[in-house]
Amino acid sequence: MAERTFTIFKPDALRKGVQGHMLQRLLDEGFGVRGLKMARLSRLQAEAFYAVHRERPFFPELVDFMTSGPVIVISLERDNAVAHLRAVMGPTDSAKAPKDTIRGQFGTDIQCNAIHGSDSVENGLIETAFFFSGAETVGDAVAPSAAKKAVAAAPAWQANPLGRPPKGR
Ligand code: 3AN
Repeated sequence: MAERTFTIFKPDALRKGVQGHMLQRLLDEGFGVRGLKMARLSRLQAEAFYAVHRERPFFPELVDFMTSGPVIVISLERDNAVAHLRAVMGPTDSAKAPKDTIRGQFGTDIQCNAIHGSDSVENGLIETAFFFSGAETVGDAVAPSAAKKAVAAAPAWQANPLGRPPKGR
């Protein structure tokens, strides 16, 4: 069944100039592009996007890295999109990723790992809504009501990058 997921080509990939190769790999894997644009994350946006990692020791460096240059954000569609993208990306640490995965081919290490992919359909909807307005994506594989529900269930500041996290979160 057609499913949506969301990906980010990270600053290291754009610095290396491999974004075209990465997009071609996704097309070759049968993904359809339903939305695509370049963005430059503010610190507030990067902190909100990676909020689940805010207590981890690498969080400040992760925010530095994700704000270090432009990224490309893409809404993707394919059968089994979430699991297939994760498989094609490879494991988080590029140095340990098989050479036939995107991270194995284009990443450098555990931080500079070229690509982000949503870890669930629900997070894919939330992350897509974080970057794209409704008019910036095409197709109707995702019922607007499902997208709305997922975003409504997310913490307000996660669905609204300009909102500040409530104290203690
Ligand atoms: P994945 O992107 O494979 O789902 P997550 O969600 O565990 O991995 O981590 C999010 C991002 O945080 C990673 N893509 C990577 O850039 C960074 N990261 C994760 N673990 C580490 C670590 N131990 N040291 C530095 N950066 C890390």
